[in-house]
Amino acid sequence: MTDAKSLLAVPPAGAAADWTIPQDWARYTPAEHAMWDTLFERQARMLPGRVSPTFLAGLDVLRMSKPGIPDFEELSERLHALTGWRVVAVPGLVPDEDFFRHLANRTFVAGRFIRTPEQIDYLQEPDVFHDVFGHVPLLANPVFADYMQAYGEGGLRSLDLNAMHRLARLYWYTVEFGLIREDGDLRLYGAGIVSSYGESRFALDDPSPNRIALDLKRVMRTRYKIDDYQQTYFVIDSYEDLLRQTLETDFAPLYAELEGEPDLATDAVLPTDTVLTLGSQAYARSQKEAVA
Ligand code: HBI
Ligand code: FE
Repeated sequence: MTDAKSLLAVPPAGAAADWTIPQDWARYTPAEHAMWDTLFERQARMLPGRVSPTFLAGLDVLRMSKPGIPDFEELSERLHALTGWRVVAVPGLVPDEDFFRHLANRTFVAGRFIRTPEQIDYLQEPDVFHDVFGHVPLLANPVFADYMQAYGEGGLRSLDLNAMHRLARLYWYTVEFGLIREDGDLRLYGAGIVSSYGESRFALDDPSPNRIALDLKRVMRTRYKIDDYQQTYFVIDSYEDLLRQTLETDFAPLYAELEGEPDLATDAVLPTDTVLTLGSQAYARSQKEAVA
């Protein structure tokens, strides 16, 4: 669905027609590089044993462990040699259609700015740490790289079928907040989790959220929270399985089927679900009480 925002949205001054801007790596201040290092070291200390080994392999092969905010040109040279992807800078969220087109062209759009100390644990727009530390390492893996391009192509088609919100949910519950079962253990892979100190713990250890085996149709019916930890995490068996499900699905009839089925709440559990953890939702209740 091409909402008003994306219809009316035109790139801001200084941005190209595809919303890209120069990264201007030389203009980052020492304080901004130091913010990256603080965030990087905090995650690098706690992710081993918790995050998918595929993510750590990506960090390694892209040599992201050297200090300071990565230079997208250098990073893209290494990444392109591996899976044909490049990282380009944008001012922030870009309209869905432009976002999908970039993914379909194997360019990953990353925020150029980095969060301030006050925002260290939460910010609304994706900054360079969320986008580059969170999303880019898995793009070094050929299967995940193919999934992200297939997602972009599917997204462009979904716009014509008024089903963008369905794909946004698939993106949210895989690319942003996905869990994977590797060698029988539950591991993190979603960028929104691995770039967040608090959620890297919560998503694996906390008894509050549900953890349910991913089913494409189920995910596309399920609402998500954008401003707090998830009440449900979906688990894939492998990146190959996620890619296979996506490539093998004919989305047009699936979208038609979904028309007749109601959306599911963020904490819903169905009798047909393969439930790994039936969550207590204690955390969500505590937040609601805090609001009330
Ligand atoms: N824009 N820069 C940027 N980064 C995103 O992750 C992003 C976006 N626009 C839209 C979007 N994500 C999601 O709505 C996708 O599901 C389309
Ligand atoms: Fe993201």
